[in-house]
Amino acid sequence: MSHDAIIKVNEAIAKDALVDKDKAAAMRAEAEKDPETFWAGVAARLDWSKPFTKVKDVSFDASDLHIRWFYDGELNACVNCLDRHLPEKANDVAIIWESDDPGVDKKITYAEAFEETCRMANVLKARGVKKGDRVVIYMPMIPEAAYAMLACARIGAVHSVVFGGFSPDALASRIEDCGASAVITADEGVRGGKTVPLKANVDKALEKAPDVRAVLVVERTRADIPMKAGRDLYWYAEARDDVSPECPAEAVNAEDTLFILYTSGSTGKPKGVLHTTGGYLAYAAYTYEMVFDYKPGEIYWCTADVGWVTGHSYIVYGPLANGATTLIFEGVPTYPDASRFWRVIEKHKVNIFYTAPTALRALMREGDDWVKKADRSSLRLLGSVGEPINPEAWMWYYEVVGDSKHPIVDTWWQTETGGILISPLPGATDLKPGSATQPLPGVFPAIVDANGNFLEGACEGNLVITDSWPGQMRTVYGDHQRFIDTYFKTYPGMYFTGDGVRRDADGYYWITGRVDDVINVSGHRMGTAEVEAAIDEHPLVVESAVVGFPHDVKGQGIYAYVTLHATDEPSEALEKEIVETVRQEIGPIAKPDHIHFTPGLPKTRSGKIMRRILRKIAENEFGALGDTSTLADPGVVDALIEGRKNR
Ligand code: 6R9
Repeated sequence: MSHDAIIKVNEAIAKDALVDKDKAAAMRAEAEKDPETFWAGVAARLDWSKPFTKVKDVSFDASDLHIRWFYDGELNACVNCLDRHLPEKANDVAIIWESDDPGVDKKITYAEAFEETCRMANVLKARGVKKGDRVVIYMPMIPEAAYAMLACARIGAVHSVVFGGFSPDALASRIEDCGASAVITADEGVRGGKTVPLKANVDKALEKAPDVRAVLVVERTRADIPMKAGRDLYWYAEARDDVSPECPAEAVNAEDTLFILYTSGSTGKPKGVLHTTGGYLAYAAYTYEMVFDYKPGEIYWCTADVGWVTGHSYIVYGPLANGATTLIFEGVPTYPDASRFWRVIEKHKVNIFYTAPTALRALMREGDDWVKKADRSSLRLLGSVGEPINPEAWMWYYEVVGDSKHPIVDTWWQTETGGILISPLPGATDLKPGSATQPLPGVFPAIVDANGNFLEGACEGNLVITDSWPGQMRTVYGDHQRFIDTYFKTYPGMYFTGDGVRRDADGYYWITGRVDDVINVSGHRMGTAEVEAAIDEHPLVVESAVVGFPHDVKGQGIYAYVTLHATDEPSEALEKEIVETVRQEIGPIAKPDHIHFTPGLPKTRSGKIMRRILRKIAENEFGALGDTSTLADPGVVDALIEGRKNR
């Protein structure tokens, strides 16, 4: 099949789907005509302890920016994910846990998840955590990570999950920024047969962030680790059994904070993206059901980590709010071998599978046999998220993994959007490999040129969203001005996504990637400024500039131009040291693929680095450098090209 194929909606799938073409059209029309009624209907899927009467209060005007949804209502997110399913689903499986070891797994019912969560909530309370307090969660992919999130929600505390691959320094800066008073972690994580020293990392981080009063440690490996008396507490050995299995849920206002999640931007340190309770949960629940066409009893697996927004919305909140069975996978796609994903699908009879293009590209390289030898007959829907999926990877996913039978939902969204904004609906949308297709009902994207003029019809430009949706972030924690400046100043009156996009003649959207200084490495967002700051920590480095370059597996790789003090000589040892510095400052995911030592960087006379040129050189595109006449020293460019050719 060619890459510009259109794959029409399968009639049999449409017949069983929650939403077919007619229904989708009707929903779109309703959302356009009367958005408030439409979104009130969406939010009605939740249980409200005090029903809302106000739906929306939004202004995208930078001088009066505010976003509120369902704002006189009260609810509890944990109740919506657990308690309300108990009458009918107490013994249904809420979580399937597949450990790193292919021989170990566990099924947790809604009743069990409820009890564990209540106990953890009680332990937090006993340690002085109150409504509004921040709790950092630094965990491996184990069910207790979900309990931790839901336990915070239950008592009205705000969770901030930090990806377990981040370094102690990165963890410390997040703990400090959100002012957390407690941390929930594990003794160690296990991934690909290796252990990750989570508690030791927390100990190091807390040397820099001494305000944390309580550290709850879930026993995963039972490794012998130091525990600090009065501060640290084992979950199973010391806490869990001492508290009641019931915990009253704190009703919170719809606009009370549910969580903060740090994400990289084009400048400065990572931002604490803040989501509130009512709008976020309604949106996660609605999009989960629509996009994955979820039906009771189905087994759903999203391979993301809870440290990213995908794990929040589509491992924990979206599925559990729908009473679904969500699979939590601790391991990696290639351990013990490249068949792992497909073996897990076979073993647990997974119906809906949601993963990232980078994983697909890595597995595609290993050959089709790894896929074909596993029984994938339970599958009926495939999903993709995190970065643009190239048509080759899309076709492989469709033809090899899905045996050319199952729709692929390529879901475009961001930490900031809380949930999916642009995606096919499996029963309603004809597919084009590589396109996220069309906005969900109620979502209004537009494309603008560099000056903010709306472009019509088939065009290419910058992706903006012209009106709010309930899952939208509300602010940057502790820095509302940064929220306004980052998202609402570039194109006044609109939310700017930071992504470039093309729209074809059928109105289909094709995300082309970030247009700002954010790079996307294996689906992980990274600010070039952040990586530069880490490189600059090395004592011999004077200056650095980081750009992305196309990478076969990772989507984008990290290319770092580094200038040393004139007296220092580049060397392989120094290159390794610099890479190690980045690993320590941020974590392994930020390690540069290339360090290119250069005596100078291309700068304008006013001292601005011309990244456009650096990107082209990293891409090996020396002919298309554009205008270099404004450079203070145009000779730098030739030296850089020479250096690149010699690599
Ligand atoms: C959910 C998530 C957001 C950035 C976003 C865009 C890229 C995500 C995509 C996609 C093309 C898709 N992105 N999904 N690009 N097609 N289906 O990944 O959130 O980590 O905040 O990253 O990822 O560039 O702006 P986050």
